[in-house]
Amino acid sequence: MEKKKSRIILALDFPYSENHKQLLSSSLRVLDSVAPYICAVKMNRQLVLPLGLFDGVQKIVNHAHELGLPTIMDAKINDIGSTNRAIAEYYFDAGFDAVIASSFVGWDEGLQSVFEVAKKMNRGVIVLVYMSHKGAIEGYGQMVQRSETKRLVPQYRIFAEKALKWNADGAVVGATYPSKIREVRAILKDLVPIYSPGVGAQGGDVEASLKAGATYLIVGRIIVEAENPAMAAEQVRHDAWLSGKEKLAKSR
Ligand code: 3DU
Repeated sequence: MEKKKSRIILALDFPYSENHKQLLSSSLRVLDSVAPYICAVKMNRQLVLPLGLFDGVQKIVNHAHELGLPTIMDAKINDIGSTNRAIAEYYFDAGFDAVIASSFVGWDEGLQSVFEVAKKMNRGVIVLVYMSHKGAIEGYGQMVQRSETKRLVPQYRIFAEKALKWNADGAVVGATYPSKIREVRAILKDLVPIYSPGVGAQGGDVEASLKAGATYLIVGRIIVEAENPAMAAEQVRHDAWLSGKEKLAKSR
């Protein structure tokens, strides 16, 4: 972030296409053109499925690294521990620097194995705390009873506390809910960075999410699907860097 003066993580997402070759060339082309304006690249299964992990996707990961960009696999890992471990190992073997995992599976026989593998391989684990879409309220936003105090609290607050307890390398909170970013930031303090997707195409606002406490913005369609992805990335980088600076000045 400091080196690139950018808080923007590119979500390298393309709509469904039967032309897998073209998907790979478009990915590399967009990556090359926006590289000066971003600080990392995030991929998800909509790229792994058509391109293959140790084939096309690994080429993109290697190319991102050549450009000095770390890579995140948005796997939303969400299964039993033994399966999660193998999934994380494959992504790390392919070169990914971090994976995103779902907090809903919990620690024991859930995410513990992912954190273990990440530690051993010196990689990162980012956990979901509140997603950016409307339906997030049904799970992340539901009220649950704390076992110790019997008080009702929203699920995402408990997930934020777990992100701290698990020593996660990041927490995902949707840019579409700045007030929730603020609440989560108050729990995480400056100990865990907040990764915020949902700016632009999903209606989230750059300034509002950064002022609320987001550290990085994950941005996909408004860059990837723009007529000129480099110009779009430069613009959002500029806006985010200014808002981020204001945020720093105020906190001093
Ligand atoms: O809406 P965009 O096109 O800027 O893409 C957002 C990306 O972030 C996309 O890859 C999606 O899978 C991911 N994401 C969310 O949108 C919301 C989340 O809570 C977590 C990840």
